[in-house]
Parts: sequence; structure tokens; C-alpha cells
Amino acid sequence: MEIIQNLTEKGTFFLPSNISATLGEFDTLFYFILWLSVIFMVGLIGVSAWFLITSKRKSSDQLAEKQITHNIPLEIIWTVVPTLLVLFIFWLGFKQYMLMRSIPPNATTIYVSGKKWFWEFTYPNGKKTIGDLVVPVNTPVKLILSSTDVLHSFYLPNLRIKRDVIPNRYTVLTIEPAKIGNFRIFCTEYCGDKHSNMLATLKVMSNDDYYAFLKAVDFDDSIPLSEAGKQLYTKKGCVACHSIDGSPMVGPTWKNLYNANRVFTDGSERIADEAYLIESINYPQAHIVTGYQPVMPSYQGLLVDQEITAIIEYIKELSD
Ligand code: HEC
Ligand SMILES: [Cu+2]
Repeated sequence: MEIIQNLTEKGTFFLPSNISATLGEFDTLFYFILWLSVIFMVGLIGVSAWFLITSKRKSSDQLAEKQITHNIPLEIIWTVVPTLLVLFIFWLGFKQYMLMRSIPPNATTIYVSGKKWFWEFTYPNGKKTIGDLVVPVNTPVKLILSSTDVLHSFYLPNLRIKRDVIPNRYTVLTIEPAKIGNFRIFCTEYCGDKHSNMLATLKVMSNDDYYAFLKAVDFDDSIPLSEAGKQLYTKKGCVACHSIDGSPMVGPTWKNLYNANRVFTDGSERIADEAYLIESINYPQAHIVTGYQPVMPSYQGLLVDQEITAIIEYIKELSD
């Protein structure tokens, strides 16, 4: 896995590289506020320290004599200068905010769904991916975000964008990456014990590669089915909840699952044959295994038949 390598690539001490075609001024705003704060902090502390060192205690007669009540030029300066600075910050910030929120008419739409604990992306032609958000370069992309369970937060550091992803509500964002490459996506809202697994990759491609990706059926049939199943186990996020070594996690282990007798919360029983495994993947809520919570997301439409077969072959291989 190419972890975080692109996160800091050509970035600075404070910020990762900025690949946004529209939010370039975000960095200007950040540095403006940063250095303004540094200047004011050093200035204020400097003046205070200077007074502390140079001022002497005065008698009350001297004080009465030298009492200053006001100074009009000074008051004008300390009102006007900060007001102008704050207005400048507002103007630049609001401009970035509007760019982030306005949707150009030629934008492609991609649905983003946060689930415990992975990101699922649905493209205009119905294709779905888990963990990889593939987008064309230099094209506005409208992201429609929602969550099927708890609060998540979608964070693209290289694009300077972070939005909460809320159950039962759609949030809209536009992104426009100007650089081809792979970049990190994080969930930045603590969403349960496998929260740190909720990483994804933003894959920015040329337009041709993007359309080729949309059309491609990405199943590698050059390797044995069970081997493909093993890869899918990690790639599709099953690894967050299912172990392969016999230890129970959020879900039951896959070790010795095939042909085992399953007992459900409603008291019924069933042998874990192929039909049962397919049903468990597509309709996990149909039967809940005793001792577990009904938290598995449905993978219906997310895995093509070949992928389900591959996973089942892998589960069979884990059973003796
Ligand atoms: C969020 C956690 C979670 C994820 C992710 C998850 N599962 Fe599950 N899974 C569960 C839980 C909990 C159960 C037991 C409750 C139930 O029957 O729904 C379960 C049950 C199952 C069962 C039936 C197991 C048995 O012991 O009878 C199968 C098969 C299964 N999952 C396959 C998958 C596959 C394949 C994936 C990935 C594509 C996956 N699961 C991803 C939580 C998860
Ligand atoms: Cu999350």
C-alpha cells in the first residue's frame, strides 16, 4: 500500500501539496492568518515586555499630572487597521467557501457513502468502488456525501476539503484536482473501533484513463479464485470485522465457517453452504448469527458475481 507518500509530497512544513485547481488561494489565506498572528503576538508581547522593563513606579502626584484620557489618531488606527485585516480575511475566506460550494454545470457526479468502516463510491454509470475514488483530472466533480450508519467525515488534505458525512442527509461538495496521481483520503470523525481503517485513495487520472476505468470490469482472472478472494477480503473491507485465524472480531471468524452449523438470534439453524454465504453477503440482516450485532453492511450490488464466488472459494480454503 502506498501510504501517505503523496500527502506531504512537495508540501511545506505547515501544509501538504495543494492539487486543487480552484482552491489555490486557500493557502494564501492560511499563511496570511498565520503570519498576521505571529506578527501581532510578537509585537504585543514585545511592547508589554518593553513597558515592564522601562516603566518605573510613579507617585500619585506625578500620575495625576500625566493622566492620558484619550488619543484620537491612535484610536482611529487601532480600529481601522484590524477592521481592514478582518474584512480581507472574510473576503478571501468567503470566496474559497463559495468555490467549494458552487457546482459548475459540467461537473460529473459521484456518490460517496461512509460506512463502518470503509468508503464506497458510485459513479455516473452505476459502477461502484470501495476504497478508491477515481476522478478525471482538471474536471469539476460533484461529490454527494452521505452515511449509512454513524457520523463520518470526508477529508482530502491535498484538496483542502473536509466535510462531515451525516446519516440521513446529503452533503454536496465540488472538487477539481489539477494533478494526476494518488492522494490520501481520511475519515476524521471518530466512528468506532476500526475508525483508523477508514482510509481511501483519491486516484486522479487522465480523461482517457478515467473512461477506460468506468468501462472496465476489474476482476483479475489470471490468479486462482481463492487467491482473488483473499485480496478482496482486504480490498473490500471484510478484514475490519472478520478474522481468518479463529478469533471473533466484530463479526464471526471465517476459519472453519464453510459447512459449519450456524445458530441465529431467532433460534433457527442452518449449514453454512454456498447459498448461505451468498445470502449472508448480500442480505446480512436476514439471519443474525447468535452473539453478534446486526452491523454488517449489505454488499448487494457492490460485488460482482465473480467476486462473491472468489470470496466463497477463499472461505472454503480456510475451512478443513
Ligand atoms: C462492519 C463489520 C462487517 C464488515 C465490514 C463485514 N462483515 Fe460480515 N458480518 C459481520 C457481522 C457482525 C456478522 C454476524 C451477524 C450477521 O449474521 O449479520 C457477519 C456475518 C457474515 C457472514 C456470515 C458468517 C457466519 O458466521 O455465519 C458472512 C459470510 C460475511 N459476514 C461475509 C462478509 C464479507 C464477504 C464481507 C466483505 C465483503 C463482510 N462480511 C464484511 C460484520 C461485518
Ligand atoms: Cu468514519
